[in-house]
Amino acid sequence: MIRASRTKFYPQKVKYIEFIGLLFSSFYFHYMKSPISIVLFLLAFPILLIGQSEITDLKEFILTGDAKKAGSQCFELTPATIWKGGAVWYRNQIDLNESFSMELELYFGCDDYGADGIVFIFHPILQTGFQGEGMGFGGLRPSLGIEMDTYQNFHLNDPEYDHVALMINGNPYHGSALTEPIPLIPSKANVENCAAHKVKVEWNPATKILNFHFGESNRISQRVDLIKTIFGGDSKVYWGFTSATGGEHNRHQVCITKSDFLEVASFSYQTKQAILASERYRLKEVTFDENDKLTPTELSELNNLIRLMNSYPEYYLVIEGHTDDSGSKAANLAKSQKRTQSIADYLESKGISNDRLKILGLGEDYPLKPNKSPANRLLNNRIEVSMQLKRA
Ligand SMILES: [Ca+2]
Ligand SMILES: [Ca+2]
Repeated sequence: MIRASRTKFYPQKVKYIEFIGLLFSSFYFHYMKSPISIVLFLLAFPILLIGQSEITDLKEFILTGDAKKAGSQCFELTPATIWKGGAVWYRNQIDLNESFSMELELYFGCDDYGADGIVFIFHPILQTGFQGEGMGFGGLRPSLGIEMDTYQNFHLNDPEYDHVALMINGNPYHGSALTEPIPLIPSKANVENCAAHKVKVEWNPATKILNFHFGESNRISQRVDLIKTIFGGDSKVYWGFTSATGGEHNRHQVCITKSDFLEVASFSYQTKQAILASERYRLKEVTFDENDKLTPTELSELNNLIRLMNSYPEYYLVIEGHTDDSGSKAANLAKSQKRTQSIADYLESKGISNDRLKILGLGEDYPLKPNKSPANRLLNNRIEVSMQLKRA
């Protein structure tokens, strides 16, 4: 079973692949009983996966501090005013055992003597660090930051030119950094020049090499066992950008042009969007024992649901249980109630608060198809969930 969906972000790309995926999936659901269609479906499955994993907007990012959206693919991290700090994080964790690549355009403002720059960061908690020379990443531990620093703080051993270095655990002091500070542009030219700068970040878990490109130049290529030496063995981190101003300032902006990464076990992007739009989602993996208790064998789908509930605390969850018409109406009602309760018990055991859960055991009254064949009965025996915004 696929545990994660690769997430790509190509704003300009025509989404024809998704369309083909959709065609195949409709075909499959319509003719699922014929063996040839199953073969076709298996052939189409990789296409479906590609189709389901593209991000086309920036709703998936969490903004903290002074960060705000600026156009269809950009964020302003700080305005050009003193003592501001902002961060933008991708909402879901990634697994550093998987490859990661990201292409961006960064904008450091127009004042060569402004401050303080932008940091690309991996960190396991969604939070913003210190302002000013902390550049929004100061104090974030454990973390790995690619610090693009435009302001010279002498006591931090900052060189006079706009520089970049790999910094560990939110410590902006270069004496404790993983790499020496080097100019962002090899000629030491100013980057606070009212222009967008192309940046590329690549992580290869096989070689353990972290690459950083600025403009056309590959500035840093550092071998580092991120998981072991920085994150204490935990491979799951958030990624994002932080920035700050202090006594001096600049407008800092980030535009995401292209990305390719794997989220930690989550629903596909489209499934997630459908669930968040309050569409009913049929749980496909849950099974129950003879007492209608959840069988603890394949729980990844429910765990995805838990992750989604944790990411969207403003939603509550409706769990509906349905049965076919075998047996008495009363027995079916009881069965559907026990099953939905068992799902709720599991979610609660994983920390989802009871008051965010609503269970509805509805028995045999709402079949999807007439109960005339074993296949239809199987279809009618189901658990459906939907996430809904809390009403005031
Ligand atoms: Ca400068
Ligand atoms: Ca600095």
